[in-house]
Amino acid sequence: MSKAEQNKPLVKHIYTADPSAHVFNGKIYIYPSHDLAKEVVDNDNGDQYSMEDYHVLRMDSVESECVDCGEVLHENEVEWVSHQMWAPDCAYKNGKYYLYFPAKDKDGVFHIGVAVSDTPDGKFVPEKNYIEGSFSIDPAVLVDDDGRAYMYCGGLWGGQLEKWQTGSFVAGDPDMIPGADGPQGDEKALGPRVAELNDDMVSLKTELKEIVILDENGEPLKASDEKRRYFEGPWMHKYNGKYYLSYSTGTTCYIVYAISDNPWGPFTYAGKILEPVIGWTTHHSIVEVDGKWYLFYHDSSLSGGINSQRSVKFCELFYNEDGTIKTINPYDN
Ligand code: FUB
Repeated sequence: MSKAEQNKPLVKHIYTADPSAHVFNGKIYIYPSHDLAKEVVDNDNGDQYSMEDYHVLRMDSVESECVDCGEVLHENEVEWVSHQMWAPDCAYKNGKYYLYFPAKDKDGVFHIGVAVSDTPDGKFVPEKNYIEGSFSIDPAVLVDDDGRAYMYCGGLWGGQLEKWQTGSFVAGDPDMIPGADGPQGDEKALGPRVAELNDDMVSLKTELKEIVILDENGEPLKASDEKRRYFEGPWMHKYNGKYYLSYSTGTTCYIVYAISDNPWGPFTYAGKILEPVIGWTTHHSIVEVDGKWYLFYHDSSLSGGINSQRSVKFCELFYNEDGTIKTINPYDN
């Protein structure tokens, strides 16, 4: 059995991206997007990310080979979905596994759906409709130590978050440059959203509320602060009792993080986790395995830089004594 190597593609027979890693039953399960090996032209709306299904990956330990457990959900099985099954996450509660996934409905609007399984490697059976009150992309679910579950989500540009500023979807001018209908310059940047899930894990207990991310002076990050403001791909983990919200800055291609004492925020910006990777998108998760911490991420190195053909990788992540995270350059030897 070959060993998993850090900072190398975990699998090479398919393209995978947006890894959400969890330890379930002592094994590492990775829930990625499944990129397709299609010829496509990139645009700023992300039409090139035309994924149709999900596979689950499994590693028995950080040293073990990564195994593809196969397809666990296809868009043809989900009544409300038209296309574009983007970055998923999985959560465990009450003896069941819940796969959360964003996709476009028949009107081309992103929502978040959920599918349920008795096992972490599926198959997952989808709910008939998307989660009522959900919108935009990139769900990440934290089941907190007290059993409460929170869903974080949201993405700018192709992820449509700008279109929900009034609380309802405003389609706007289809020829508008992606993001042009969002805040600009010194205006407060849009934050990701968070809602508490009901105990059934398939419906929201609260509406999706905007998270505020503050700078070192306690001021909300501005739209022009593209090296720090939120773009997409939220992840939530806890370290020493604090909540760490990490995310992609999109246009500047960093993974950064902000810290709070509260799962609802506000969060204070704390630094950079990952330097830019090969490819336009960057997306990650952070997981503790046997007392060590790991960053799962993707890049487009295997495809020679094709943005929509990415590969999931991982490496160890280290904290400083004060709880800050050491920045990772995945191409350092
Ligand atoms: O994989 C499609 C989209 O690209 C994801 O939803 C974003 O986070 C970005 O990685």
